[in-house]
Amino acid sequence: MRSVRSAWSLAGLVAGLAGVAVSYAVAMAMSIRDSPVVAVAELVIRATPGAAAEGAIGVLGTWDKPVLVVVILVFLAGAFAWAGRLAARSWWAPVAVYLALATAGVVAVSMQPAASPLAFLPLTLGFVTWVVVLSLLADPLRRLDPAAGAADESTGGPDGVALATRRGFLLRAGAIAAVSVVVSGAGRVVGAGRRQVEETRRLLRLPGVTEPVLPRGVRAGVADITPWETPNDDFYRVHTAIVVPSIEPRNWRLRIHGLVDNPLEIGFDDLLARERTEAWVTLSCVSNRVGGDLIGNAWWSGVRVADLLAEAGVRPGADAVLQTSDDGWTCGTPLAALTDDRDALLAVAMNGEPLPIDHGFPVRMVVPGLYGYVSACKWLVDLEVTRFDDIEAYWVGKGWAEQAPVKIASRVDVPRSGSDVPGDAPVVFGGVAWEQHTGIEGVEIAVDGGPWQPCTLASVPSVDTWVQWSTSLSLDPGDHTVRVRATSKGGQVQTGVEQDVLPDGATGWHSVDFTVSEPDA
Ligand SMILES: Nc1nc2c(c(=O)[nH]1)N[C@H]1C(S)=C(S)[C@@H](COP(=O)(O)O)O[C@H]1N2
Ligand SMILES: [Mo]
Repeated sequence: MRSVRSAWSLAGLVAGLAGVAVSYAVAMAMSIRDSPVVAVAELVIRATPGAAAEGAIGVLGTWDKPVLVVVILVFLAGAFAWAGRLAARSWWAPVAVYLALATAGVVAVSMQPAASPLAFLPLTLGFVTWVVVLSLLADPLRRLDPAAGAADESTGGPDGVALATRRGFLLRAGAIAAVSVVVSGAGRVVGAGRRQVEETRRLLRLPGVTEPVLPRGVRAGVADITPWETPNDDFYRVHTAIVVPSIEPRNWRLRIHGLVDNPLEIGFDDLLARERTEAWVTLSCVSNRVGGDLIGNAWWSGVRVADLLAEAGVRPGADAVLQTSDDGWTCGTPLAALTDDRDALLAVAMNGEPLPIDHGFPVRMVVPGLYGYVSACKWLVDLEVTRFDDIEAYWVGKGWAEQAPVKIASRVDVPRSGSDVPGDAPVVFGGVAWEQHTGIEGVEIAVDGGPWQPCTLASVPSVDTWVQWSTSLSLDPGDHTVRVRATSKGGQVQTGVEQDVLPDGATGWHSVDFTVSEPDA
């Protein structure tokens, strides 16, 4: 340390390193595909004119991306050191530099496909780390450099206090640098675990799992309606885990115990050795608001849990099964729903592919007719046959209902809310309706508070899926409102009484405002 000035540069550099390490580790742990630095590199690549990019690739070959990342890191190192020197004079100038860098990261991350709000967490934590670490390191430096402004030559003379402070600073800087290296190493390991399981999953062939074949007549034939079959990538995702479990199938074990005569413990191959059952089942979330999209319909393949429970021999007196995930999340499911003829599944495949990791790889539960939070445990590792009186599952402890069958619901997909509809033809209406495991008998719409008018229902393979509905009506030009309600096969008419999602699912009619334009002359 020749001068206080270089000490400030070092402080900035170490703070910067710590922030990058934290954001990298968080990104890896959250299995975000790219860390913020890589996101910036990709943005640079995309923003580079084609010819220049090709020239660079020509010169650098497949090393273009790593080289770019190194260039960005070198640039960052310069900016970090500069921020450190600025910190000698003011507290806000380095923060402004960090903020500018973080903003570049935010822009890059938000241009990544499917950036969710959570994708900004690594950057946020990295930024916080910068500020905290810099102030930790600035503290001894300010004591060394009371003028904190005439920061060129070593002002701390050879007296003991300055030496001790200097040693304190170097120790802190060294410790933070070391922790940063460990943190990014840990991030690498976590990310590698996920990538490894991703690879296993990609190569996995599941006997008895068939490709989804769209049943006849399930499409209402309305343009822009939500597809009846939901592709895995579009399927909604709800879980409490920030780092989702990465489980190698060969390490997976399922324990079935509690009020049973023969507790079982089976591995993935044991599970696959059992008879396969496949079905279209619509899964929905209790947090789905009226008109919401926390619902999807997939072709699930797996093993009937009823068969395994029969093998285990359920004792009298049990009325519930507590399901536990590898991540510790739990849900309590009525025993009856797992043992009756609805074919509750230990699912291993979704739409003909091994379960995506985010949807519970390698095994999750799917129970037609129940909201996900009481039935659809992902990364399932434990089934305890028990009594509702003796358990408190994750969401039930937070005020949600202990039992939660899906409520009848319907949604208008077309016309979209706020859209303009051409006035020279009848207006086409379409959407979906569901009450899994009960089934939908009819759907009606009412325009502008007028009478309910019956719609046409498309086909369904069973009562366990949603159904598409459609109709068309001639309407005058101007603003209109349409609302929809369904009637179940049980004869129940969907209520218009509005209830929030807490504690056991929303009720109320979905309505959509749209405008019919004047027909062209
Ligand atoms: N391990 C675990 N399983 C879980 C959850 C969770 O938080 N953790 N959420 C449940 C909820 S609330 C729903 S709605 C469904 C969603 O399943 P999906 O993400 O595959 O759509 O998973 C259920 N299974
Ligand atoms: Mo949910």
